[in-house]
Amino acid sequence: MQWMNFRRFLETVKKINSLNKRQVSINCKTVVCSSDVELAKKNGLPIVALESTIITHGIPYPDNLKTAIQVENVVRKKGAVPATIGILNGQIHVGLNNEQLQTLAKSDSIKTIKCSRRDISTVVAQKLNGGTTVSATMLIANLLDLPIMATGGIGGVHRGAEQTFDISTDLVELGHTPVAVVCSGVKSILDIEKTLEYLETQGVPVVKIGKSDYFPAFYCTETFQRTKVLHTVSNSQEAAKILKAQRELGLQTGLLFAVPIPEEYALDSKEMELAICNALENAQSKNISGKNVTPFLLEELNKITHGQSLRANIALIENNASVAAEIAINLTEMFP
Ligand code: PSU
Ligand code: MN
Repeated sequence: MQWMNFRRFLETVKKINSLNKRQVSINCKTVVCSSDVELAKKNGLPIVALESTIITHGIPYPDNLKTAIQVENVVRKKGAVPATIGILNGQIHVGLNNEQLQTLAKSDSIKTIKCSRRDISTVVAQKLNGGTTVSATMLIANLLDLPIMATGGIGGVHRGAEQTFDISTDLVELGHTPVAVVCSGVKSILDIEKTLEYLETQGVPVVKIGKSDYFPAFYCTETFQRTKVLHTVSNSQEAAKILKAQRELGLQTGLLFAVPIPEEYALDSKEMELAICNALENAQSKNISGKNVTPFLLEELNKITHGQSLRANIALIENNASVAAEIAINLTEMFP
């Protein structure tokens, strides 16, 4: 593209972006922001959005509450503002306080809805409580123009999806919502290779942050098959540059930053593969399907590994939140 054409292209992109933002401010009425988040937004401070399905359906009480609070503290310590997103009595909150976190952490995981994009309208209309998955958290973060969120691992293509069609809506959301997700890849219970194929089809950049170009496998630093990724950066500053380019170009896709679990908590990939196969067999024999599959498998693995997988899960979530805070800080420095 010639230089003048390219400039015109960038100007058009800017116009489209500002139009999108105007639309967003109308939608924002349905969302309540905490005063911390409101202030941070007004002053252009770095904010990290955090999901809440981890709290309602990922980790058992009281570890879920401890983790939620600890993750927020990690973000604050780095110098960013945490914004845990969740739904209470049908009200969408961006920035839950400790009391609200406790309500979600203690609430019955059957009455509280694991809330992805498709569930939001029902949960709001029926005034229910909901823990937002990656897809719902991205959607809500984007309403407020928050560029980055952290989680443990995104949902993906389930093993055997050729029969069950079980493909997480997280992947579709990443295809059309411009929020970067910092995670330890996709949960090892999934078909990681197929998940990466799906992300490629959706046009989602997958960027590994770290030394090697191996894609992390949630509990393990790399996959059993040692899957590689195309794009790597060595630190948060480099990662922020990619996020900046993504936003400047007005690309409306998300971005996946893959951060391996800290080595001291990493589990052996061969042992985990065996444990996962056992857990998958149990799920099949109990006819677990749909949105219950992921929570069931996480709980089974916790039992099979005598708590090791839960410890690993908590460690990687905290680490991802810390990296997300660093990227958010670098990004605000680049967009003063
Ligand atoms: N990361 C974790 N534990 C979790 C999740 C992520 O460490 O439980 C949640 C996220 O909210 C993600 C969801 O969006 O699991 C995926 O669920 P499903 O496979 O049903 O789409
Ligand atoms: Mn599913």
